[in-house]
Amino acid sequence: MNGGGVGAMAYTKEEGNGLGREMNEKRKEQDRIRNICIVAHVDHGKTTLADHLIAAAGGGLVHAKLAGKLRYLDDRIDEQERGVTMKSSSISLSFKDHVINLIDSPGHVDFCSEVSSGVRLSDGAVVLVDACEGVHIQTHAVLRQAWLERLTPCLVLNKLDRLILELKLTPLEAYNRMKAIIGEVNNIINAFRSEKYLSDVDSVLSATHTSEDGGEGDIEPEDIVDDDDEPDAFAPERGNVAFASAIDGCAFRIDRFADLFAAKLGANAATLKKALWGDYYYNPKTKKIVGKKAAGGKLKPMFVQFVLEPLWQVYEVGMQGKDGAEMLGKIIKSMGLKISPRDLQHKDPRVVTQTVVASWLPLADTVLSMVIDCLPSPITALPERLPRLLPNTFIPSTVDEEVRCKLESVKTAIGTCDDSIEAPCVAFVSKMVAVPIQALPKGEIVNLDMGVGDTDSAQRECFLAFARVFSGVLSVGSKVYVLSALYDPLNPEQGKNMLEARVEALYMMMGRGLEPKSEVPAGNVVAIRGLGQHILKSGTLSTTPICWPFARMSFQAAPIVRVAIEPSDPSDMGALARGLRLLNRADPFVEVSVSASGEHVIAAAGEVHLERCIKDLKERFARVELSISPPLVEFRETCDIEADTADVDKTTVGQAEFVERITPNGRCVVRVYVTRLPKTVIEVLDGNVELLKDIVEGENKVHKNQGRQQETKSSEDPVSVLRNSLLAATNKVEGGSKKKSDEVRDLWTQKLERIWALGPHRVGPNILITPEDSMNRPEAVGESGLLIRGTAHVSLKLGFSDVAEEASVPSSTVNEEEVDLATEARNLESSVVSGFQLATASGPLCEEPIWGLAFSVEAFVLPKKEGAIGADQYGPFSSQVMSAVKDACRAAVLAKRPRIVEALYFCEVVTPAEHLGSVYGVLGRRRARVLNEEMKEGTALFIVHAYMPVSESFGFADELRRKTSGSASPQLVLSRWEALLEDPFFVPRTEEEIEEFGDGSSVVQNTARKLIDAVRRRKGLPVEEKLVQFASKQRTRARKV
Ligand SMILES: Nc1nc2c(ncn2[C@@H]2O[C@H](COP(=O)(O)OP(=O)(O)OP(=O)(O)O)[C@@H](O)[C@H]2O)c(=O)[nH]1
Ligand SMILES: [Mg+2]
Repeated sequence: MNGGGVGAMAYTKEEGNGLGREMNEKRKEQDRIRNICIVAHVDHGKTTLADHLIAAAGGGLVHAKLAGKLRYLDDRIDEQERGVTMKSSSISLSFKDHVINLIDSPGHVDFCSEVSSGVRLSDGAVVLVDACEGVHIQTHAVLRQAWLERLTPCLVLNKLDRLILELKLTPLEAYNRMKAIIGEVNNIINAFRSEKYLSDVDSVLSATHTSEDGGEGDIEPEDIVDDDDEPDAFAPERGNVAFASAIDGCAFRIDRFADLFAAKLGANAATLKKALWGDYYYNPKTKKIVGKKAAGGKLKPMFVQFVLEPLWQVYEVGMQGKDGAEMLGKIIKSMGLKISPRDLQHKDPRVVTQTVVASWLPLADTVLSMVIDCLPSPITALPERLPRLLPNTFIPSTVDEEVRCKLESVKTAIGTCDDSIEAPCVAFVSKMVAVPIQALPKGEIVNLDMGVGDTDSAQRECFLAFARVFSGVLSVGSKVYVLSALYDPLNPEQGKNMLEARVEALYMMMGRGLEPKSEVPAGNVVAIRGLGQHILKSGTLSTTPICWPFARMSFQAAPIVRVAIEPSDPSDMGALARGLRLLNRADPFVEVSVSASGEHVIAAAGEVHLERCIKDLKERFARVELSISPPLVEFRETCDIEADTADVDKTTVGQAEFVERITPNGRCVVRVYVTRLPKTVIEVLDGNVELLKDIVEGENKVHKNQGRQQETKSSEDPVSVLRNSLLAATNKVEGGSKKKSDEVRDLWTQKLERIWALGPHRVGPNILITPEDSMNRPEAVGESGLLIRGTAHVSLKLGFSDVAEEASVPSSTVNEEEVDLATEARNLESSVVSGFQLATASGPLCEEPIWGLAFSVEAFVLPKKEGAIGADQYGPFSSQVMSAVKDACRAAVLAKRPRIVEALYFCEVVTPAEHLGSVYGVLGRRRARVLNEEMKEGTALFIVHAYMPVSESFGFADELRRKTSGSASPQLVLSRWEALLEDPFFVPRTEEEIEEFGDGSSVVQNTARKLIDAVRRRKGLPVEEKLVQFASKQRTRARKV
């Protein structure tokens, strides 16, 4: 490393001969920057690969002999112990006159947010795939992340050594396998390109799974093929695929062999490069390269003959130890390698082989050359990435000309990566990192005077912003505006989404170390001190307030595992609260909250992530002993799940059942009908929470967006997209016969036009439908009662209905009393909605939110009785109505076969065949439902896919490791909600049931009931329990006394 990294290069500004020349020089400097991120499934070898790159280009930070063993970027103790990377870290490398800012990302799904923050700052991605294990669930996910952020990818097929030494494949078999993997990765990209992709393997699999039940169309990942002529994303002949063994420090691209054999075969290297991959064969007799037909099945593909066979030979000879020494000597000589005899005499033949292959095909050289050749510099990358980074830059024609010019110039500066000092400086912070104060450069620790928020109170940790400068030059001491994603430069008077801050220090990140810099020009990744107080997780920095904020980053999952935390010693409460604040800032993904009962709750992406958060909290941020609750798993409640099974009669006929409540003062009668929403509709509601929130809450925002959209492309209007997907969802409702399903569809389409509210919290997967005045009024109401009609607000906003159905206001001819009643009814509308919101927020089973139900609430108000004056003795009428609605809704759910709904993980386990039995054992005990099992071609490895309830998943990885001696590894991704079929209140009734389960006194509680009771106990709700469970035992004990 040349010590100065980017800084050194960016600041050797020669006195130029005129501005033009200086500009050119600067452009050239930027052309020599690459910001890249290494992404892959867990354990595919990212950090090992990075080690070699650092050893070769990191200025002596890692010794060549230790590369691959040190895992330099895994600098946390737990990362080293577990062998799992837990955060993305960056390092600046210098290679062949280029500066490469490398970010190593974690592959474990729990840390997927770190991948998001890494790819946001990069222009290119090095995608790794283990040649032995192939494409996995996280390979899909990280490719998607890179694709979403519009990164240019290149591919490294890693762990070649395993194909040779472990699987003992022949070169031809290895070639076929690698070809298949490259094909698979290309197919994934093609699927993204044609936008026909299914978001992840999970949905692909569930499609195949449901088709087993008689559905149509098995969708295999291979089926998602591109139908246009775009070339494959990855092609060895184009040089963006490298073959590597990171552990051995060797890698090559085919051009290396093309050059080697060009002279030998007397062929042109460029031609050879094209022919060294694919179905091309060399005919030694004619000395010609021929296709498959002409080869007639006798010849081997050239890649096998000229690339893999020599490599296999080196490994085979090398591993023979002493016996192969002579032959190895010959090979070394013929290849012209210089290896010291001492290295060749090492006792371990593996080490000798490593030395030979590493000096023959050095990994860093290959991979870094590939990065320089195939991945873009910031200048080339940004025009392509700009629409993703700044998606909403529409300026209405009413905007002031000056503002328009400024906004346009900032956008141009970002798009061209303008690094001139005059350009507005814009940077994006993708995460905040806490580093121990000791890690700061020595000179800075003395006299450190940091603002509040930059460190913890004891000054042990310091917060740095992990950022990239997108335009201009960021310098120490400069004032910047911190813009949140909600900031609108067209309304600058709303200063609430903007803060002012000062850049206290800038550092180049060198893995574990930090190098101070005085300024950093556009195109570079940097750590900034001074923003601790101003940025929570991410944000845009700009030297001008007239600047668009960058789009939010997209995350693959949501935090799902929650625990309650309290200090072991209650007097440490303050330290815990402070620690939690620091943790929340230091981790891009964790969610810290206080529950309704006053407990501190943290939500993490998974068990490993949770463990890391607690460790950090204990050891760094709070530094007090903590007691941690068992995981708090979320459930949902629903009812009437038979409706899912396409029993149309029940869904429609179900309408007749209702629950009635009367307010204590007797003036309002509430009737609630509840129906289960079709699965497909629930999916749409669940999948568009953010958008629905915008639509339902942000009246102005939607209108504004609509305005903007109309001026662009109306088909992209998110509201109409959502409307269409809801309509499509009702179309998919299955009924028994065609006629019936048409009926059901019409029924639901009508209901979509009458959505009054969504709940809970105004955006959930439950709907409140405006009531119809039925003929069948409650007796207590009679003719005089007035129905509270409500308005289909949500349908209106979604564009299902054009005009609000106005509650009919009695004309002036009717008497005053009726007018009063009508006004009162209208005022009570909000009480009905609130009652619905309360009921859906906590259901009747265990006060968990309700999921997937449609409520229709008929509330009739009666006129005031004569003589009743003054305040109601039962409290305000509006709250009486609210509680009556809430009670009635909950009772209606309870009356209609209530069920508990649990969250399921999609789980992938890779295991050797001999442990398959144990894997099934563990899965079975945890109520997992196995979807499929397949053998990885050519290996002894099985991949098992299953759904596993989140509540059963704790300790799963550990148990699996124990039961299979560490050879099976699981990945869990949050997938979906699903209702348990079991009736929690099951009591044997029919003769058969009584025969099977007895009279009910000794029935073991079913899973659903156990789950509900556990939640109720946790929440301090009454649980129906038998106090004396084994009376006979007590009797014997009593006798003994
Ligand atoms: N045989 C073999 N093993 C390798 C190779 N590359 C890495 N490994 C091993 O694979 C394991 C995982 O390597 P890492 O570099 O930590 O993998 P990673 O992709 O960084 O893992 P995460 O960051 O946790 O996602 C280690 O035990 C490495 O020694 C290789 O080329 N061949
Ligand atoms: Mg790693």
